[in-house]
Amino acid sequence: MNQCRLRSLVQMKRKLALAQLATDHHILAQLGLRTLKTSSPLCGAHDLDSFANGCSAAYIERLYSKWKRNPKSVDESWDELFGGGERSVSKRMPVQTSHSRKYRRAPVERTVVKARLGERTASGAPAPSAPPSDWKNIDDHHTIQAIIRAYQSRGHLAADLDPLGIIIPDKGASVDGSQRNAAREVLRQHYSYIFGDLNAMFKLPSSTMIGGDEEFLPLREILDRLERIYCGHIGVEYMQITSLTKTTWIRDRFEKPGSLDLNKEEKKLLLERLIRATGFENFLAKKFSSEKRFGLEGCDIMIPTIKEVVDRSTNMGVESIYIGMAHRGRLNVLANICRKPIADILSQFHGLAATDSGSGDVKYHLGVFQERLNRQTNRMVRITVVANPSHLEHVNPVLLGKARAEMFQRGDTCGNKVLPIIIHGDASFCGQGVVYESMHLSDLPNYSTYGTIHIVTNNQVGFTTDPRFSRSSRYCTDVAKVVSAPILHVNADDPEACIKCARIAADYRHKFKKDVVIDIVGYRRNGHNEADEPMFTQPLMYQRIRKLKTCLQLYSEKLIKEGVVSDNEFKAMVSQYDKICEEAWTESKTMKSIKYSSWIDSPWPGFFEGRDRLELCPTGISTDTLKTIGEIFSSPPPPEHKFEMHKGIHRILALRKQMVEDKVADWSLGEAFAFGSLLKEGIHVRLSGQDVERGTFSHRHHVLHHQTADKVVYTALDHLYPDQAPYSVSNSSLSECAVLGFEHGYSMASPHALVMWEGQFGDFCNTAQCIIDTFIASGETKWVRQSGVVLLLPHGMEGMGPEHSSGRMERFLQMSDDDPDVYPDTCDCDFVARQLMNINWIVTNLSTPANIFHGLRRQVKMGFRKPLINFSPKSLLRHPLARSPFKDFNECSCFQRIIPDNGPAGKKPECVKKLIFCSGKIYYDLFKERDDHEQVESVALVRVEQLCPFPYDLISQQLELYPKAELIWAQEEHKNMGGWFYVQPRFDTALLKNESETRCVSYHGRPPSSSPATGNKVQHYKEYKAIIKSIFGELTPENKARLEAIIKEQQDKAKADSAPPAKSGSSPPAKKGTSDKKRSGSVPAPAAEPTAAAAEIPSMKEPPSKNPRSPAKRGTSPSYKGETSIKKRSGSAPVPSTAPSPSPKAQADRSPSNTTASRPHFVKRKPAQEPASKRKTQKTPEEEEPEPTTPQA
Ligand SMILES: Cc1ncc(C[n+]2csc(CCOP(=O)(O)OP(=O)(O)O)c2C)c(N)n1
Repeated sequence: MNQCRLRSLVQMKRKLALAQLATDHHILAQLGLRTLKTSSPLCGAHDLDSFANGCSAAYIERLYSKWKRNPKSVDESWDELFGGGERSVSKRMPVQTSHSRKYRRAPVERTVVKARLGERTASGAPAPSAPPSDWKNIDDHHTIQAIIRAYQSRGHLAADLDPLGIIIPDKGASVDGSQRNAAREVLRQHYSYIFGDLNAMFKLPSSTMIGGDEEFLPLREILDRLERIYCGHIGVEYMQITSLTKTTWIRDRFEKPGSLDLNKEEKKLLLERLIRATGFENFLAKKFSSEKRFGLEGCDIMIPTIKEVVDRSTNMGVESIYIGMAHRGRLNVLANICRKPIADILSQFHGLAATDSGSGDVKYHLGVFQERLNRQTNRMVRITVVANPSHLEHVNPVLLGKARAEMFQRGDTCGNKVLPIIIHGDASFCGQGVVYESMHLSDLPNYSTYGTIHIVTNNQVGFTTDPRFSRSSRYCTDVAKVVSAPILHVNADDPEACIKCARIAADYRHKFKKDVVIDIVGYRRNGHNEADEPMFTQPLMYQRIRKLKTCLQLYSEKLIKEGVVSDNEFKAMVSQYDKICEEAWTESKTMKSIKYSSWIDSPWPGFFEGRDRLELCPTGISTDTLKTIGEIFSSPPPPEHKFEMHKGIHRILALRKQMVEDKVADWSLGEAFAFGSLLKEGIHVRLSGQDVERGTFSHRHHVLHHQTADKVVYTALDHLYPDQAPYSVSNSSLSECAVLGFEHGYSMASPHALVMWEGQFGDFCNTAQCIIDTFIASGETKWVRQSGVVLLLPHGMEGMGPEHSSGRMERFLQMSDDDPDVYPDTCDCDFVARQLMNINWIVTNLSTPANIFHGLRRQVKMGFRKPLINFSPKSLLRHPLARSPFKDFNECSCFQRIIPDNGPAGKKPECVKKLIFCSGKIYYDLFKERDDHEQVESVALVRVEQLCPFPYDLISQQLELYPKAELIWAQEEHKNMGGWFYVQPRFDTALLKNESETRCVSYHGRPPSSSPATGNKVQHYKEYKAIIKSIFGELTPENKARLEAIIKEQQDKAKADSAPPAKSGSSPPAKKGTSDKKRSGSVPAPAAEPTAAAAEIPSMKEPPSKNPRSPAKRGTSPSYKGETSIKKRSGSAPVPSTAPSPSPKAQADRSPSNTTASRPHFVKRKPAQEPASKRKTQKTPEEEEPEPTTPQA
């Protein structure tokens, strides 16, 4: 049956059915004594009703094929449609007569009917024959249906939402002489069509519940009810929701007559709460008339609304509520929702000094944590108002992260126990991008908070800006439509309507675990703050506001009129609350100081008590644990799972296994050891960010994907130990701001978790700058609230262009709050821990897998929590030299703040001419170049792994160890970036400590620039060469000859290798010999087969086509070479990362007391050496006209 034919049949069937009904009605009406009630299949049967709702052809087609196979498998009413069977519809439509209403029909005009009784339908089918009057009746019913739908979908446009009357719904149009809100905007083309007889009875379609138990209503009543429901003080937007269950649920709640009415007691309670909300603001206004408090006046009903949500939700089982909000009405929330003692709040106005440390924050930003008995429900509830910065809306993701973390801790897998509520301003809700970004987390499996209740205090102005200048959308709430949230707009001067919305919102969130929005449309009685003059900018609005009665006045008058309370009762209620405030005021005046810590929103009970905060617990782990984790991490899923892996993953796992056998770890193993060992110790580990499961550079592969089954994955770290803590690794939405904020919030919920956010590239972290600045950098200082969140920011100049090179280390370092001019007490036996404890965050640029392992474990081994900002490597993830032997992870090992030179230079420090301090990836470049320049004895390389807090003690040791050496800071970043500006004054301070010191540290790196990196490979390479030349000078002819010999040897070998094409995965192992030995310092091929992402990272070296040493020119398979060489190398020439720590004896030998070097006087800092790239350099043949390389994505 074709679709067209089917559709026309459906239409015909529907018309016939309705015609049948109409005919019956007609007969009854003609008899003049019948009124109707039906329980007929036609009216009750959903099949037919769903026709009217637009049943899809696909559905009917399905029914048809069912019917074709077996006519009895579908309801017999379909027989007629599908095959004209004997079972007739009319047989099944007994119309029962009943009572009450008289059915009336509109007069039928012949012309209209005629037009509709064309000989054929549009599809060409013959028109069914029916009396013209029936067609009119059918059309009338259709129109009623359309009117109902119009109210449901557009009624909010005509709703009376605005107490100010600025948004005036068009009230001019009336259909029956009465003023109706719903005008043409809602009813559009249906407007004039049907209203000839307002008393005509209509059967209500199943898509509305306005009838309650009644199935028929006169048109007038239908319109009145729709008006009241959709165009009164509530405007409900829900037709954007695609789920029929949800829309039906909402309709049911709004439309059913009487379903939202408040009883007398409820009204009284509402009045009482409104008295508190208004009374609190009045009291503050009276006592502190010129103080900023960002009062709620004009939206006072927000407090009873939140309270209703709290009551309702706790009644349904919620035990913990997180509230995020800005300034407006915040003090009121603290007093009347959290029940923070009013005296404590008032004490913030008295200008008292704090007895604890920190910078504090303005009173309307402070966080609160209260556990209180909810008297309405008689249940305990924890209410947290999350501390927030001025930056509007940026608390949203932080709050969501906190809420999610608490859900995790409680094992609340669907948000039954924890509820997030976010309170927004109208201007900020639609203006701030973070709102949208946070909303998008709402349904992601690893970020969902199972529905957030959003409440907008919509005062119709943002500071001085009118909505028409601050948004292009009709409503400030339109952003919520992206998650199909129902949006309940409500007039703030109708308290009962607000409470109804609160109830529906709480119930909706409870039932569907989805976001819902209440938009309380009110006004702002004062200026933006109490000292602000609003008449400058909104004169007419404020003239109108001055004339308005307060919501409390209006509602008390209403209740007095209704007899719910008497005038005296009301006055008594008002003065009772006033008395409470006065008493709190008296109490607050006795307070002599405040404590920042009493405003903490994330108490960690039991974490600090009895703990020596300065104790740094060891971070090393046993070899057995390493083996267990290594074994599982390098193994495919157990065979019984029949898990089909990508063959590249097989190779990666095989390489991992080889490393485990060789007792050496690359970056991915180092990470896995850190995560796995913490999981073993019961520490929950969470890693989130864009593409973190695989890793942007394809090094991690924590989540393996079945190659032929959808959504079947395997995460080895979930299967390490039977009683391990849960591991959560999750690719995030493509947002930095919301996701980082979320993880920061998550990290604050408990100190017993390692929470990490990884940037795709460090460069993109600046789209989360607000979170970094206002929460991570300064959160503890402002709000006494700790976080151990880890930021992993891929960083390094790899020739990948301006936005794929820099995690902006300089910014993090600049925000570090240690004093560059103060040399700390390094003799303090707790120096290391104290330094960490006193800093606002830790900044590292780690260069070995062992150090990332210790660095991450240290995060949870400290007696306090600090954010860790680590600049992660990219090419080092596979660099054969960036490996650590197992001994660097064991119980005797620890985090290395610096890694000294342990090669020939470090062994004879007195012969060293240059001491180069560097950090991160450049170390491997310098290591190789030093080798090429044959300066391994005269140049010492020291890696500063922990930049902040600056390791003064170790740096001083190094300075003393190399008394004759010229001091150099080498970095690949531009001079105004990277670590230079941070380390320079600190080196000076360290040098100044020694009175006999005359040296200073000079800079070797790229010159200042506004752009973090060039996008041109040729320039990139030139810059690199210039840095190298400025440090090591030109290659000597001997150096060149030696290197050329090596290159030739490699080329010959490559040729030989490429003669018969190498079989994949079976490249011959690298030969041991001169070249092998010499290449120990070069940047070898990637360890694993390069993937698309890996291929994004070019070698730091020359463009491949001109560089015969590059892997591409060598023509060798990059996959196994590095591995084999590592394997072969074990036990041969020392690899730097395998021997990072000097033996205790060596350390003792080099200790300052053992050095006999003279100590020259300190001299003022020499001007830094001319920036490398600015000096004239002689080009080597290699440098000239290198071919451009593939640009990165
Ligand atoms: C991100 C950000 N931009 C600008 C401001 C300055 N500011 C403070 S309040 C405000 C108006 C906010 O209007 P709205 O969101 O409607 O809240 P209201 O103050 O009206 O309650 C502005 C622009 C800010 N705090 N944060």
